[in-house]
Amino acid sequence: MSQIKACIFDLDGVIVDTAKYHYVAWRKMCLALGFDITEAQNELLKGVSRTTSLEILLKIGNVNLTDSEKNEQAEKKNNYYLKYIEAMDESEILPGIVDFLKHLKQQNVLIALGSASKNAGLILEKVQLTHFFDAIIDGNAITHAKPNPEVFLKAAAALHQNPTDCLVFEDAQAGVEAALNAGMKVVGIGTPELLGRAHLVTPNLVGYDLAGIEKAIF
Ligand code: B16
Ligand code: MG
Repeated sequence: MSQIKACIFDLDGVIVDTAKYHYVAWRKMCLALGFDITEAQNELLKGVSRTTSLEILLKIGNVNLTDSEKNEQAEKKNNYYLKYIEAMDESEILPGIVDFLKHLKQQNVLIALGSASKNAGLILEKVQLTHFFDAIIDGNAITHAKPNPEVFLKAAAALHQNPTDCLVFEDAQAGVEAALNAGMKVVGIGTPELLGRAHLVTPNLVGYDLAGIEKAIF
């Protein structure tokens, strides 16, 4: 019997690599506003909500907009982004994820999504993973962005689990902090340079099972 009763997955950067689509869509919007952004600047947007991402970019480009112009730009960016999402399929699921989700089901461990994205439900459908999830908490269900723990606490509540019995998988610094703020264990998907505060850091979940992770984090 595992100590961990529920696993909560971030979406972008953990289950699929949609950061590349966010980047091209934001870049298209920025270029139309008269400035460019680098991939390094795109890192600042990972795990961050759409509205906060826009604020960060407008600051980079030194562009001032009214609230209604901001809404217009955010909508434009999302429409560019949705064109890429429309074309997604199972081939875009990151390495190790499907086997790990199957393993959790066999172990009777509950599974939730905890994502800042308002498009999370659509993306899970596109890559045909929805059926694995016992609860989906996405950008439509939360008012406070990561590193606020709201998204993960809501996921634990939806699964009727104590936060201390939950394990989060995150690729963003803000997400790792959100999990820690929720009192949960967290596996960082990426590099220790960025995610060093996670209990365990790995580039992906290939070859991992829950027992192996628990051995490393408890
Ligand atoms: P949307 P996650 C986050 O998803 C992304 O990492 C972040 O780059 C994006 O701005 C945010 O979702 C909002 O996405 O515009 O689709 O609502 O990593 O929390 O799954
Ligand atoms: Mg992410």
